[in-house]
Amino acid sequence: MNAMPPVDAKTSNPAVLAFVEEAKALFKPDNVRWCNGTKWEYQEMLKALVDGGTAQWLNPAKRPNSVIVRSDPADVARVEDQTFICSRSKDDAGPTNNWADPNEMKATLSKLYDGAMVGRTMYVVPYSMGPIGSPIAGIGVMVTDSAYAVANMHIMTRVGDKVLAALGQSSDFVRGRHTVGYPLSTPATADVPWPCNKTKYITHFPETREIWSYGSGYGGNALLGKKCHALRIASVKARDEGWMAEHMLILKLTNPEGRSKFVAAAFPSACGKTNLAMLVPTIPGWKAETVGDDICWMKFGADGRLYAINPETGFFGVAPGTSNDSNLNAMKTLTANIIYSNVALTDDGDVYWEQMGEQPAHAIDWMRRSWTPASGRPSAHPNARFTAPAAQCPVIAKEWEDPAGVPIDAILFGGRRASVVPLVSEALSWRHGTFLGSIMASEKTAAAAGGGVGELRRDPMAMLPFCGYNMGDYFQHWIKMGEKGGSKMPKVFYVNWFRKSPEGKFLWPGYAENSRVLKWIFERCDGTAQAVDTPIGKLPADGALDINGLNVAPGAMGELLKVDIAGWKSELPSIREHFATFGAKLPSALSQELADLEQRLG
Ligand code: OXD
Ligand code: MN
Repeated sequence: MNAMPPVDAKTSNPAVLAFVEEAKALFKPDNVRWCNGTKWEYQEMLKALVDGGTAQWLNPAKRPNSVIVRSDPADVARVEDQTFICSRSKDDAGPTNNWADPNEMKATLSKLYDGAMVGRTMYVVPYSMGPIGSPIAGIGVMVTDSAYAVANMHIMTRVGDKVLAALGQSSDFVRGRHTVGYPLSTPATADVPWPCNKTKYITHFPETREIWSYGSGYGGNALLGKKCHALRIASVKARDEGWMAEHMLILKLTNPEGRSKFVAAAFPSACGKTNLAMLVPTIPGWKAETVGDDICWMKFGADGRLYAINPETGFFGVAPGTSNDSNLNAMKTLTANIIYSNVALTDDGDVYWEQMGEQPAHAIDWMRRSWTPASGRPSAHPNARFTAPAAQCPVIAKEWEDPAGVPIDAILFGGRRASVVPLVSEALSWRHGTFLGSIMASEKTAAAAGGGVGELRRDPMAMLPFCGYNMGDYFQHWIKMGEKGGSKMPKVFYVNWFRKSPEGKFLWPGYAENSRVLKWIFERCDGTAQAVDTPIGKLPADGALDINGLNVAPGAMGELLKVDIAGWKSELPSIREHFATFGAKLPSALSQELADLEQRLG
């Protein structure tokens, strides 16, 4: 796509202007366009993407104002092996991150950046993570040569002049540089539908709050507000300033008496986070509403409780597996104004992906090839996405944009565990909850695991790919937050929807039925539901979990709520091994928790 007409700055903020001037000198774009965040601008981006061959309009009778985009097959996901935390000291990046020296990384990238936007427009995208003016929100300014990134940022964040107005003359903003790395070096250089570069770098400079991204146009590599800013950079800022930036959904639960509680929940990918964020309870009289589906920023309020905002304004969800059965509210959100990436295109101009519903007899797959159910390959890429405005979700909570945030009553951790971990347990304390989060794990699924199906992948607080500093220090930050918040901290729970019978059958129906577990959690926070103390935490007392009308196999509930002493004992060596990776950075509170667990197991 060639350069677009320039649009001038709407700010006199010297730090913003200097940042943009410096980027312009380095990238050498044909012109610069300051994004104002209007609907008209969003439409212009879509039109440019369609005119340039990146996107195609879907049938407006089926999906009004929506497009399908197919990326380069070599640019379909976050690139974790090329993601770096460039703190001054390697120790600050810790054992779970790739590290590079900040000066060396900037030298490498400056060479790649030099002239990388020749022939293109450099868009300047001022964005706010969180409601503008909220004391919990944060601002970023991103430059990019990707209209696709701009359009997605419009959906996922608050963009434009209002953000610059809120920033005023402050220099407290995250500086994001992004290029697809495909300059149109001579007027004759032809553009391609999905420009990118086989060299890719996603780099973070936590001390100077900068993100430098090169070579990819897809997802978290290019939408810098999401994982790069709202998690990797924000986690460092949160540690420095005494708050929390977490990879969590936020859910509002209302009981039949009309009282509400807010729950935040962290799960590794492929555990149904977006589904839980939008679930429809099966228990009569209960209501669940969505505040966020991926990221949660929490600060202490004047009353000493933790208040959370969803820093985003959209859902960047995985399409395959989303259906009326798995997530009806997501499907209702997806009816109009959506950017679909790497899904299949049906012959009547609609979208399709695996497990969406009835298969079309024919479609064009995500690689633009003819596809039929007999093709023997998926029609959509497994990481195909929808970018959807959160405001379109039929169960969006009325508080979702409240600048004050919502008070969090409970934090849930979970993973995909066929054995050992019960359906639900409540942590004995904040410190024990931190321990449970720190040992969180999922079994690799057949699709992801290659040879190692069933192998445990520890993903502490679901932050493994997203923590911008040493994870040992991150655990310590959790402990410190607990010390500060004391009895006002949320209760912590550990859930596991994926427990299986010895024959390999899921014991728990999951999805909407998870509302039964949420009900127990709600009532524990209220002090009304009964629990029993066990060596691994507090479990629902006999009859405390509402299974009225639920059809589970005989004996299944016993198995789901079993305290598997032998299983936990046999897991201790792997927990010790996991903790050893953090060396001296492992908080003594967590070694103590491990010792306490061992002792309780007997
Ligand atoms: C996501 C992820 O895309 O966690 O949200 O990978
Ligand atoms: Mn996520």
